[in-house]
Amino acid sequence: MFDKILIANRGEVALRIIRACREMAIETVAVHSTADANAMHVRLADASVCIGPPAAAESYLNKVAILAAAEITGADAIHPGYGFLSENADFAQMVIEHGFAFIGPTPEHIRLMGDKVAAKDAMRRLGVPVVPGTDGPVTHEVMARDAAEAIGYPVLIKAVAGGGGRGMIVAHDEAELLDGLRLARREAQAGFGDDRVYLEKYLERPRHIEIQLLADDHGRCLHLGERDCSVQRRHQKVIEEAPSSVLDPKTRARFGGRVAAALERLGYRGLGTAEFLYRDGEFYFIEMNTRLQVEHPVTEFVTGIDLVRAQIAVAAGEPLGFEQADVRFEGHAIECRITAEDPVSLLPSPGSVAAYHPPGGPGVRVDSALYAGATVPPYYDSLIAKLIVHDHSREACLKRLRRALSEYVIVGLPTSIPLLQAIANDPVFAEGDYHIGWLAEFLEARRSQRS
Ligand code: MV4
Repeated sequence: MFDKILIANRGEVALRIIRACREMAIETVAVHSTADANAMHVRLADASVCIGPPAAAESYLNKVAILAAAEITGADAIHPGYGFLSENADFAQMVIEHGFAFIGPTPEHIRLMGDKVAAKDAMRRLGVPVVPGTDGPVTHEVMARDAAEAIGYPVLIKAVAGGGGRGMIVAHDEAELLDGLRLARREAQAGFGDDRVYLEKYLERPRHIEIQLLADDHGRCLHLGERDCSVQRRHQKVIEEAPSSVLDPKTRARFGGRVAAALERLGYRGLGTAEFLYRDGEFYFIEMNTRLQVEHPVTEFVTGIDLVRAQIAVAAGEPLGFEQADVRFEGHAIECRITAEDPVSLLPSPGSVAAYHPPGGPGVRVDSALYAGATVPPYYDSLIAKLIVHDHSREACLKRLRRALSEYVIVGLPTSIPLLQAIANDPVFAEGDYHIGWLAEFLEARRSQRS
C-alpha cells in the first residue's frame, strides 16, 4: 500500500480523499493556490505545498508544479480527485513516467474514453447498446441524408470533437438537416478546430442513468448499481439518486453485469462510470468517465462500499476482496449539490461564510470544506457542499432530505438551498417522474409564477 498520497485538488473532494487516507494510515500532501492558503484541505492534510497563483491554469492545472510538489514531499502516488487533471491522459502518463502511481485508470484507457467517438465504437463492439447513428463522421450531404433516413428523424448532429453537450443541433426533417450540417460544421470548426460531425437518433426526454464500475488489476470488474442524474440544468447535475425509480433488481443485475463484462474485456482498472440515456426501457451508452465522481456518495450509501478506499486499493494493485454477489443494495440515497449562487440569476456568487451549521442526525452526510469564516473564492467551481441522505425507501429518504435541508444554515453567501427545497417539495419530483429536461421546465414555471 502507498505511504504518502499527494492530492491534486481542493474543496470537498480533497477532504474526502484525506479522510480515506487517514483511515488507511496513508499520509497526505495537499497542494493549493495562494487563494486557498486558509482552505480546509490545507489544514487537514499532513503537509501542504503552495503551487501557484489563484487561476487554476497556473495552480491546480499546473502539471509541473504538482509533480515538483510530489517530488519534494516524497509522495508515492497522486490522486487527481474530479475535474482539473483527473481525466487528462498526458498528466497520468507524466505522473507514471516520474515514478509515481496515478490513482486512476491507465493513460491509454483515459485517452480512449476521452475520444467520445472511439469510446462509443469500443463499447458497441463489446456488446454495450449505443445510440443508433453513423459509425463515423458524415463527409457529404448525400451521405448525411441517406444516414438520417435510415436512422429516422429527429436526428442529432454532434461534433466529433464536442462533448459535454457543446456543438449539438437537432434536425426534424431534411431541410433542417442540411441547414444544421452547415451550422454545426461552422460552429465545430470555430469551437474545436475540427469540423467533423456525425449523426445520432435524437432521443427526446430521456433519463440520464449511469452505472458505477470498479475494476482491479487482476481482471475483475464489478458494477455497483446505477445513479439517476436526470435532475440537471445546462449540463450541471443538481440532484442524484440511487436506485433509479425506473429500474428493477433484475434489470440492474443483468445490465450492470453486461457493462462490467465489457470493461473486463478492455482490461480496465479503477473506478469508472458508464453514462447512458434511458428511454422506454432501453439504455443507450453516451460516454464513460474515468474518474471518481461528485455523486459517488449515493452509491456508498446504498452499497456500504467506500469507493475512495477501493479506488486507492486497486491503484496499489490489490485485488478486489469481494464478488458481484457480495454487492447488495440497501435502501435509497439522494444527493443535493449546494452551490454558491444567486437565487434569481443562478450565477455563481462567491463571498465569505459568516455563520455555518450543517445538518446531522440519522442517515445524513455532508461533504464540504466550508467552515464559519471561510472564503469561497471566485476562481473555481461554485459547488460548496453536498448533502447526502439515506433511508430504507425513497419516500422516507425524501422526508429526511426535506428535514436536513431545513436544518442547513449558511450565512453570508446566497446558496441553492431554497431551490433544492422547492424541488424536494415538488409532487412530480416526489413521484420520481422526471427526465433531463424536467428541471428547466420546473424553473421556467417558477419564473413565470413570480412575474
Ligand atoms: C444526446 C441527447 C439526446 N439524443 N444524444 C448531452 C451531453 C452529451 N455528452 C450527450 N448529451 C446528450 N446526447 C442523443 N442521441 C441528449 C443529450 C443531453 C443530455 C444528456 C445527458 C445529461 C443531460 C443532457 C442534457 C441535454 C442533452
